[in-house]
Amino acid sequence: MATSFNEQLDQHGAWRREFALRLKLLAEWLKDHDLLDAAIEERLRRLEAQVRSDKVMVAFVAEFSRGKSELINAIFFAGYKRRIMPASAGRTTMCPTEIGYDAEVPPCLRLLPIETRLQPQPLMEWRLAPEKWTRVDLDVNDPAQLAKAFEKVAEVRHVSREEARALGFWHDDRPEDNPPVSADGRVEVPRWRHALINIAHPLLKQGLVILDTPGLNAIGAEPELTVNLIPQAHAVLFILAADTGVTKSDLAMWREHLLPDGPEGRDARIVVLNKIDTMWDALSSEEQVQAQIERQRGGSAEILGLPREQVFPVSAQKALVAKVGDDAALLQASRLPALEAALARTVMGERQRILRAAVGTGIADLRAEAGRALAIRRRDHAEQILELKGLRGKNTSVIRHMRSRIEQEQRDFDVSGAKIHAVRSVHLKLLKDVFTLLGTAHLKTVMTDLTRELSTPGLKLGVKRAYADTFERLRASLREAQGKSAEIQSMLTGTFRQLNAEYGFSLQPPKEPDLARHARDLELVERSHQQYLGMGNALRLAQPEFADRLVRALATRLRVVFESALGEVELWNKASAAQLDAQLRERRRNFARRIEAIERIQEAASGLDERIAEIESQDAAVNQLDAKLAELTAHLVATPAPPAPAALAAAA
Ligand SMILES: Nc1nc2c(ncn2[C@@H]2O[C@H](COP(=O)(O)OP(=O)(O)O)[C@@H](O)[C@H]2O)c(=O)[nH]1
Ligand SMILES: [Mg+2]
Repeated sequence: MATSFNEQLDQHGAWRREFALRLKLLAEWLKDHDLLDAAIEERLRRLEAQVRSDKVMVAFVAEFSRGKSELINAIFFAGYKRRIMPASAGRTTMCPTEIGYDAEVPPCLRLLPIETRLQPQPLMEWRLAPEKWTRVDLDVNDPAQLAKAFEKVAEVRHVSREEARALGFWHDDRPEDNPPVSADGRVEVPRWRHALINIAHPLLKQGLVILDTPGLNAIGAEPELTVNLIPQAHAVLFILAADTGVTKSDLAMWREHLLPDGPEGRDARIVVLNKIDTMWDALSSEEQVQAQIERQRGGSAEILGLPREQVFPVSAQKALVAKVGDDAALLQASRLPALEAALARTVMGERQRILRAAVGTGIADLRAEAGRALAIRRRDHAEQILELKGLRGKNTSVIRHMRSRIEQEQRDFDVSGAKIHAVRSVHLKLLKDVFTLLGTAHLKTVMTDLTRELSTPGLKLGVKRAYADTFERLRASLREAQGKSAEIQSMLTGTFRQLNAEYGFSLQPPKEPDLARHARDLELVERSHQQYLGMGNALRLAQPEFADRLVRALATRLRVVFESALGEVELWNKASAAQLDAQLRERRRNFARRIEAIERIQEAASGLDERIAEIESQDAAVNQLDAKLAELTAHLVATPAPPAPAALAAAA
């Protein structure tokens, strides 16, 4: 196994820790040299948060009993030397289970009761109310206790048919999909709606989050999974079983929940053909067995419309047995290593690409802003030197005259400070429109309209239309915000140019916010919705509570998109304000320094040449700062290399 998923994640974790450390050093250094303004501080804070909270979500999606939980055991938890997630006959995951690590919370399993489905809050809101969840503390050093606790995700309850219907598990129109009914007419439903497992497993500590899901029905009943969790995963593993082939419900699942494009249009789907050990047959030759597996691999790929290389035949069960028993030959036969390599490539490649882009632009902007402050200092030095050189050989009255001229300039400048503040307030007024377009209140209005539209009797056939209109409105808001930003930018460019000419400033408008990324996110959300609406969910959508839940889930997702757009606009605003402030501050300091220099010359406390030499050495120090800044930021942009293709090809 050349580059296992575990090793990849380890390397990535090391890089993140180093990045955080370097960022901290840079912040301290900037502060020590008086270069840390509000905008730069904000940028540093964001970069730090982005890298710290960098999570890698891998979702396991498939019909029940395909071996999702067993595969999770084999890939991630074999180190516990036993089966951790319940995955034996008759014991299946009943609720979506997220496994991750949060240092703030003790190791535990939290379970959200299924009855919360009867209330309107989306899952994201329940997450913020940990006291409503049932908590079981976990002992990570005791694998048996872990496994025992995790069995809770398989718990069920027996309820009346009405209750099952209200919870979204019973549909009179599709009896074949309904859960089992006991002799006394009670329906078996999951006991829990969602499970969150928090354990300090090394991989989870690196930011890995695993999402294990129950089958098609349970997923369909929870819109949050469909519109939020699954589409945002960095990789989605879709699992088929060799003993069942591609069934009708496998296909339904594939079409509804596995979007062809991940974020930025990348294919983050991996298809697993599990349980190949059921095809191992002592009476057939090794070649015959392999040929049969390959035939099934090809067949599955064809049905799903994928190249055969994207389907990975494995045996999760044998792989787990092999890892627990250190049986290299069996591990090889299970073919898990090839799948692990593909997973590493997809997940880490995707994650690193996103981070690298974010860090790259963040650091470049930060470097430009800090660099600008240094440029101002340099120019001030040059002007002072020129001014002082002009005093060479001049008598005291000329020097006195010079001093009063600087003082007059200083007074004039203080008066014009008002003008600079006027620029700020015009800018802020224009920005308010942009803030409104991207703000929570506006989004809420659009969502309320959608809810009203969907609850209008007789509209049911127009559900798709109602969604399409909603997205069009949101797109229009983003477009309008972009247009207004462009106007503000050109105003800013004009006034900055004017101020530069008038006061010899070197203001440069910060880069205009680019909302295209957010428009793309919006499009992705829309597509996952369209896909979902287009499939056999008409019955569900006809239920007002379900439609309501779907809108709420959508709203939480959209809030993230719009908040991030808003954040970008805010940063842009902060950067332009910080530049003006910095420029004013430096100019005031500059006046003080010039007057002080003349004072000292007047009092013959220091010679002219001595003073010039002093400024020249200060200027050399600024050059050194600039070089150091380049060095510190260059270190930060260096991100870990993506996995070597050769190594991966060897593993596959
Ligand atoms: N023969 C065989 N059985 C497997 C394999 N993986 C899982 N199973 C069995 O399939 C059943 C369902 O597995 P599970 O992981 O619970 O499926 P899930 O519902 O998709 O999470 C269990 O009885 C497993 O023991 C495999 O690779 N080979
Ligand atoms: Mg399971």
